[in-house]
Amino acid sequence: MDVQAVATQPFSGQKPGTSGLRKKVDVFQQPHYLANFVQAIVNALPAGQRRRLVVGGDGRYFNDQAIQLILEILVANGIAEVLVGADGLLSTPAVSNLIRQSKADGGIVLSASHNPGGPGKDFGIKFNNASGSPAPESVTDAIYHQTQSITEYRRVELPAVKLAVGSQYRFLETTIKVVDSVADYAALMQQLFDFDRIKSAIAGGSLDLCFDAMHAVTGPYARRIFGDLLGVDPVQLRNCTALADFGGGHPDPNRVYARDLYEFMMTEQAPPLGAASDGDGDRNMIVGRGAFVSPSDSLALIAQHHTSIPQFAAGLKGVARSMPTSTALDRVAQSLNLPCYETPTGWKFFGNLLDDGLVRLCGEESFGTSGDHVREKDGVWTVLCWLSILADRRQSVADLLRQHWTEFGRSYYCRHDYEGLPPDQAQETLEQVLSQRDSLIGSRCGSMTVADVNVFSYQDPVDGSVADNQGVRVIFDDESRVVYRLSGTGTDAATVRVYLEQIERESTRQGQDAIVYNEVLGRFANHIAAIEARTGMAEPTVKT
Ligand code: VG1
Ligand code: CO
Repeated sequence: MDVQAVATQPFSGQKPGTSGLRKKVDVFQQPHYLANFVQAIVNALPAGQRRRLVVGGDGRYFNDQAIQLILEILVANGIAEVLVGADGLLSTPAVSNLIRQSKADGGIVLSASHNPGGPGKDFGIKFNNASGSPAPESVTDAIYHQTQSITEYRRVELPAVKLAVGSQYRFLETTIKVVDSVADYAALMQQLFDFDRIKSAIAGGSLDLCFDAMHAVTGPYARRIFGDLLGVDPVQLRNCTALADFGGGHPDPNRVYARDLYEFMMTEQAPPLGAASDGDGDRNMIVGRGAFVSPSDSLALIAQHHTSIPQFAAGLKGVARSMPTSTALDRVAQSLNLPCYETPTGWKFFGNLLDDGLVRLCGEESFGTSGDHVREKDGVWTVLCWLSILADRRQSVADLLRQHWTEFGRSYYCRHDYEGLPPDQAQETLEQVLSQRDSLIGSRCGSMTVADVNVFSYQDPVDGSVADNQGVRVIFDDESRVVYRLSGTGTDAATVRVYLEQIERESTRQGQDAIVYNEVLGRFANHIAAIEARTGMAEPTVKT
């Protein structure tokens, strides 16, 4: 078995975005493309941190071949130990957990998350650090730098490595261990939550769950945790067989793509709680019977009811949300006397806050929530939070929402995505708003007056690093907002995301559908950014 030094050349554009490097599968399938990037990850790791790495993916098309190649490169680079999920499968939060449990130096996650999978669809790869967090920008910049100067990568040819649970291999200086994809993660969940309590509420008929895994990686996790350990009827666990193309679907848990579940939850037969998760198991959608919970509200309600969740029995210390996420969390934090941090979009920005113990709960409007047990957002964990709250409060989701809105006001929230735009046009949209700053201030949308227009930039309170240009904000006098930013996870054309938040403090007006309520603000947002004038799009492609 010889280590080969394979001559190669840099590829342009291997720059990680919001969450790793995401491209079309056929881009990754080009000779040397993936190998270059993996070698760049290794090159960017200090020599003392090449001891143990975790590798796993969401099982999408090309996962198997990618893992074989990654193992060949890691062996050739003399990594002492590699832990791989059985069949190459690990949800993103499970990778994060495994890195932490095994005290690994980091992990390689193969996923394009909520993007569709299959031939012609999307693939992705990202690196997580020793605390299990998506690499911070200093590290992704170093990896990118390596990709731009690479001249060779190291590789050994291995026999096809069979990834059956419990298998162990030794090649050159490397031991490869194949671990159960679910066991460690399920054990962690059992430490964090009171499974007996949830299980007896389900057995007693006062609580039940319908979960949609969207044919993605959480299928096996849901079967083990919700089915075997909590006694949810297998019939209620939908689409739990992981498929390489997610059954042709779009594994993004929201009202558009998890429509079947959403519609079922709006019927009389629905159980008290419905939930779905995404391709790699880090996102979640929460729906009560007849009551959709916006991700921003889900985060705020978890904070509000944190004493129902054993993990948070000792208190929350602090909480954090990404900037476009609604300010519902801030109002709860204020009432609990907790600091609330506002970070740029992308989970990597929560890493330092969690590592330093400044916060214990974080979330994003894009259907992501998690605690300090891992360093990724965590879909199954969020469902367990809600099961815990329902088992403890013995109220319906609809009642909990109403109560929350009465006490804290309701942030009507909606995201309008304008997809498929030429990158220049997308960028011009943001510039258009900024260039009119002076005339926009003082202008009106309904009863609201624009108070400020600015660009969000963030300084990390732990290491002082600065992230500029993290979105354009139009802020109204009543604290309602429109935020514009460009997506950093797409694989072809550009997407402008327009985030709409309107705060309704009058309880008689809090029961409307958010998509309808935010309509006028959405048109205002389109108009001031000249989106229709520039692109011809009067309406967004997706509203979530
Ligand atoms: C989107 C979301 C962001 C999320 C990211 C990764 O990024 O807006 O909140 O962290 O996806 O999610 P962007 O740049 O396209 O807006 V996923 O579940 O990788 O895991
Ligand atoms: Co995801």
